[in-house]
Amino acid sequence: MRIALNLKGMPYTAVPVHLVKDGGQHCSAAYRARNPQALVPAFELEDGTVLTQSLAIMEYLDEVQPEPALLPADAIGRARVRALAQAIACDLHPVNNLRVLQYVSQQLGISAEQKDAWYRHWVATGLQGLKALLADHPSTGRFCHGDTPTLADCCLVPQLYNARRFQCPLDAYPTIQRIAAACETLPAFQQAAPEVQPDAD
Ligand SMILES: N[C@@H](CCC(=O)N[C@@H](CS)C(=O)NCC(=O)O)C(=O)O
Repeated sequence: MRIALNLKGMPYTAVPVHLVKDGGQHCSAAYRARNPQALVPAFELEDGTVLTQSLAIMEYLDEVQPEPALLPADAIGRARVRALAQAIACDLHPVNNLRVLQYVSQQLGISAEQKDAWYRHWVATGLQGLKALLADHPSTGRFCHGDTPTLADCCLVPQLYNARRFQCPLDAYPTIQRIAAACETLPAFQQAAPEVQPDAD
């Protein structure tokens, strides 16, 4: 979501919500009042309306500020970009989310090694699918779809950041790495990186 806001040059105030401190600040009553799912992000508009779910928020941003577009002009292109974004946000990310990792560790008692193996397995499964969707597709360009960043790139880069954090092997995905590297040359992506946020550890 930060990437999308930066790409569009839309000003915002970031309110840090630490996922570990205080037992997870996203689980507090105050945060749940914003997002009852106890997941970040929650995006509050000036009139107090709160939007949740990154994909829904990014599509909202694209509707209220269409330029630069995060979705292609053609219906088939939009379907492809949404499919790529959802392959990450709906299929890959949820099984590796913090609450899932905490559950398998704490409730099911798996070891740290098994937890990392779980993480790497689902990253590999997700990236193999994504690789096949991207490699040699005529619409894959400098970015996931064409030569400007889309919703798909906004999902890809944070996921790869997490994969690197967990030392997932990435050599098998040269196209994905090339696209991420192209994104990471852009200030919108650089300024959204976790390590440059005010609450970075
Ligand atoms: N589908 C949601 C997922 C949100 C989500 O899972 N956010 C993570 C951080 S990236 C989170 O809040 N995790 C807290 C937890 O797992 O307890 C979205 O795209 O907004």
